[in-house]
Amino acid sequence: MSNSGPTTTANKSAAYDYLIKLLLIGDSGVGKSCLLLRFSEDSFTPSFITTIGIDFKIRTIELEGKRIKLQIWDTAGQERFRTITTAYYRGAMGILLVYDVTDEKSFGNIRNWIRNIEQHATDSVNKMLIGNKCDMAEKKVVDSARGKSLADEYGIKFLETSAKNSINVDEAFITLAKDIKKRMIDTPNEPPPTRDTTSITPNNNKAKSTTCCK
Ligand SMILES: Nc1nc2c(ncn2[C@@H]2O[C@H](COP(=O)(O)OP(=O)(O)O)[C@@H](O)[C@H]2O)c(=O)[nH]1
Ligand SMILES: [Mg+2]
Repeated sequence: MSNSGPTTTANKSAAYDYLIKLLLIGDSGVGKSCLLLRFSEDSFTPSFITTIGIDFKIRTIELEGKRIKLQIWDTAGQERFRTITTAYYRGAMGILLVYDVTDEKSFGNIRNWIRNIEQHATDSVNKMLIGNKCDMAEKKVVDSARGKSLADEYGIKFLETSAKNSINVDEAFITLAKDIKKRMIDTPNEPPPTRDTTSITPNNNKAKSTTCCK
């Protein structure tokens, strides 16, 4: 019967300080879903992950004393047809551009993915180039210097990763998150990172006011 519990109402569901939305982009088969699985659940499966029904995974990290909730979106097989919708890019604060170091074509296509991002994502979105499957040294065809030089050309960071052997996966996501957090704080013209809310997606806002009293 009593209402207004004195201490339990505040921040009940706010288990984080910032919410950052990231996207994984790149050709089919480069290991995007495996990178996400490694980062969010620290596991790996050798089989091709068919991304159906699951659009994103969450992992909360701590940076400089703040809890950062990362909401990471994976393409649900759409990349096979290059039909990733504008909606997918909307609201992204950071994008991981992934190629496979054993697949020349996936590296060549990075330029197309960047063009896609330039068309659909916000200008300020942070990007990072990822050369995945670096554990397959004997099959590597894209050497590190070429990855680095492409990244330099676009002024973005570069890392080689292995979702399989868990090399540089945390580093990739966390470095990008750090850069985004810094940008959000440093850039006064842009809205700050979402704080203590349940979602950053723009279509989640409720009607501005209720209709209780005209
Ligand atoms: N050797 C190796 N294989 C990987 C790695 N990451 C993914 N794979 C394999 O590459 C294939 C495609 O991975 P997947 O994550 O489904 O690619 P996606 O289409 O980009 O999401 C699967 O057979 C994975 O097991 C990696 O770091 N090393
Ligand atoms: Mg996938």
